[in-house]
Parts: sequence; structure tokens; C-alpha cells
Amino acid sequence: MIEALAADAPVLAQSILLQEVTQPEVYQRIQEDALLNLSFWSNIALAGLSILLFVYMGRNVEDPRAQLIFVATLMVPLVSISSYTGLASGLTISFLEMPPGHALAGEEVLTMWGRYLTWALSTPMILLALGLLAGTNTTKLLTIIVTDIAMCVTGLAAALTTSSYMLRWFWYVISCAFFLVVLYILLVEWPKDAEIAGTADIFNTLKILTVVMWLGYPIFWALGAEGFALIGVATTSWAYSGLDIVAKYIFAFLLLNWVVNNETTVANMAPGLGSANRGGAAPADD
Ligand code: RET
Repeated sequence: MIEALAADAPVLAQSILLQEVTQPEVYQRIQEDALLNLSFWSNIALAGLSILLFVYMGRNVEDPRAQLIFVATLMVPLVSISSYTGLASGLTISFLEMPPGHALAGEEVLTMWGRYLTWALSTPMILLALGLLAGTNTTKLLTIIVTDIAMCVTGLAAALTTSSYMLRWFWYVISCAFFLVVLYILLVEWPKDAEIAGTADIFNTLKILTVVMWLGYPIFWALGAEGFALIGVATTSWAYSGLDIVAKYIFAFLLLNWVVNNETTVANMAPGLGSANRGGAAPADD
């Protein structure tokens, strides 16, 4: 018995070594892929610059709603800098063996799971800022934030499932279902609220930017190594980093720049969430 175990030991050790890529090894592999590494560090630099710029832009903002829009938006590059540091250090990247049926079945594929995890923190902040701008009510805000977090978490589950190829795509479909709810509120509900709140122009610009950019994420997930593996890991990472630049930093700059220049419009919006749905700022007769 002991002899049999001893004979198996080198095989066992080898299979463990093959499956467990240590953090220093992941870091080493990132260092060797200059394109991939640059996709992380360019975003760390941009997030840092954005934080400084947004703090400076918000230095004189006094209205509480405008301040809340600033705080929510500022959280986006703050989460981003943490997210990309996690990726660049190898902390939130794993090599996962793809299940049978996948184009890279049996191969260890670099999976940037930290992205999906941190999206669950950054995307609700983007939606909170947009919801405040549209003057939405608490029900719609809570619905969009909860479904958005569910979209990110089920997307994470899709990326981490290695037992079955079918189940990876099943998670993906669940995530898309949550995404549809997010899109419905963004495209149908909030434009009506923004009309009543008097912020329709800027809201519609940011809505189009958000919807177009956000649609890119599930598309690149499907095209990348986690999905059909039609494009390489570094290209996928650059696609996400590029989308991030527009969906986060450019989005945030446009929003905050508008808020600074239109603070009185924001201050004159009916107080609290939910006013838009009760017919705007007009008080009831009774
Ligand atoms: C996944 C894969 C599963 C299906 C869907 C996805 C959608 C992701 C989106 C991400 C947006 C991220 C942003 C990050 C900014 O920090 C998870 C890729 C629908 C829409 C804007």
C-alpha cells in the first residue's frame, strides 16, 4: 500500500504542479507578455490621472445631489485602479483548464476573473450616478443596481466554471438576462424620468455612450479565450481596457463636466429620489 503510494507520488506531484500555477508564475507570465501588461498599466495610469482631475473639478461643488454624483463617479476610477493593480500583480488572474467542447479544451487558459469581480463594484456606481442625473425613483435604482451586480457575478461564474462547457454558456445566458433588465431601465424608463427632471440632453448622450460601450463587453467575452477563443488573451484584454477607457473615464469626465457647469439645474431638481415619477416637481393639491 505504502509502496503503491510512493510509486504514484511523482505522478501526483506532477499533476498538482500542472494545475496550480503559483502567483509569482502568473506574474512572470504577465511580465513576458508586454501587450497584456501594457493593457493593465495604461489603465492604472489613466485611473490615477482621472482621480486627480475629478477631485480638482469637484472642489467647489456644494449642492448635495451634485456632490453625490461626484462621489459615485469618483468611485469608478478608484475601483478601477484597485482592479487593474490586482490584474497586473497576478493576484486576480488564474490559469484554468477548459472543459471538453471548448476550443482550447484541456489547455490552461489565462482568466482575468478579477475584472468581473470588480465590475460588480464599479458598474453600480456608474448606474447610481446616471440614476441621480435622471432623477429616478428608488425602485428603479434598486432594480437596476441589483440586476447589474447579478450580471457581473453570473459573468464571473461563467468564466470560472471548468466542469462543463454547456454550463459556462448557461451562466453566460443568465448574465445576459440580467443585462436585458439593465438595458430596459436605461433605454426605456430613465429617459422618461430625465425628461421630467430637465436633464434629458446630457442623459441621452451618456445613455447612448453607456449602452454602446456596455454591449461590447459580452461580445468580447464570447469572442475571447473564455468563449469561442476566436481572439487571443492580450487582444481581449485590450478590448476590455479600451471599452473601460470610454465607459469609465470619458463617461465620467462628460458627466462631471456637465454637473459642474449646471449645478443649479441639479440643485433645482425635485429633492430625493422618486419625484420624477410623481409628475416632477409639481406638488399635489391636497
Ligand atoms: C459579461 C459576460 C456575461 C454576459 C454579460 C457580460 C456583461 C458585462 C458588462 C460589463 C460592463 C463593465 C463595465 C465596467 C466598468 O468598470 C460579464 C462580460 C452580459 C456589461 C462598464
